[in-house]
Amino acid sequence: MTAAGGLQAPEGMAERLAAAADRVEATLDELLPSGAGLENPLLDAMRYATLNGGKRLRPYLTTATAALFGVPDRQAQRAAAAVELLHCYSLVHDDLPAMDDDELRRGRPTCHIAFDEATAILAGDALLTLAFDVLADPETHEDAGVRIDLVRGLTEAAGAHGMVAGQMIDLAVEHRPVDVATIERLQALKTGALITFAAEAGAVLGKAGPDERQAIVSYGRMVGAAFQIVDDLLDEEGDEEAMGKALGKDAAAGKATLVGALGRDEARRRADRLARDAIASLEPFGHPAEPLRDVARFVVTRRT
Ligand code: GRG
Repeated sequence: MTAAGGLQAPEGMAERLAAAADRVEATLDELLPSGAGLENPLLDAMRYATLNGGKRLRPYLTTATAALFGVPDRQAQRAAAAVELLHCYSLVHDDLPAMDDDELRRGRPTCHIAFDEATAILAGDALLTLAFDVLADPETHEDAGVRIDLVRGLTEAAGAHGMVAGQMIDLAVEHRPVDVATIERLQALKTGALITFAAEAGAVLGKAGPDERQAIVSYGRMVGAAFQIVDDLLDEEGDEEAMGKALGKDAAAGKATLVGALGRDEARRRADRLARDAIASLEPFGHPAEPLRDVARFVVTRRT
């Protein structure tokens, strides 16, 4: 694997991520519907696609940012779970035959393989809508203005000006020569928007001032961009078993990536620079922002 230039994997990060993942898993379990009836396969598929490991990096970002602004744990957990529900929907739909056509996700058969295509589409739809239901619930925040801010933030990150637009561009430019600016835009939308919102949600819950919120947004954008570059590096150099998904697909599918456009070494330098800038951008928050700095370090040193 092309080495991260000087940035070290944060000590104990794997354990901290795992502990946070357990907590968000418990919240997700509580929020996901269950029951008997003809709709049962849908509910089972929603649980299958969500309660299945994963790094849970986005919820970690939400809870770490929320902690910086003194947000009560229960509120942070609910917003974090909403972000993860939306992420899991995107993975279910991305794995469908009409999109990336993947059979393995998080080390298990993808949702449409374990169930069927129609059920996977419906499970994705229901995870997406559940994410907004969770954010709009007064249990997430007593102030309706904060709840609306969260809902609008997630719609922008996920919809036609965010992740879905990024996915459309990703499909539209397959097997076509694309310039670096277009790749940057597609990745900022496809991956960066949700990662940025994951961080911003903690600031929204904590009613951060405009400058503080903007600083978190800038940090999130840099972390999101670095995350996607490393994801593309891992697609070429990672360990399939550890990652729990098929690798080496980007080049074969003619995907537009910065690794393809710039080469591995330059792409690695870029990711590293983004992580350093993300770390530096947290200067106004001082030591309490150390968990967020560790996320930036983790993103560029990760192996999965
Ligand atoms: C289908 C609407 C729709 C959107 C798809 C998120 C996405 C857009 C596609 C997933 C495929 C992909 C490679 C996206 C880039 C973002 C990314 C690296 C997702 C995987 O996130 P991780 O590594 O996964 O955080 P875990 O399993 O750890 O949660």
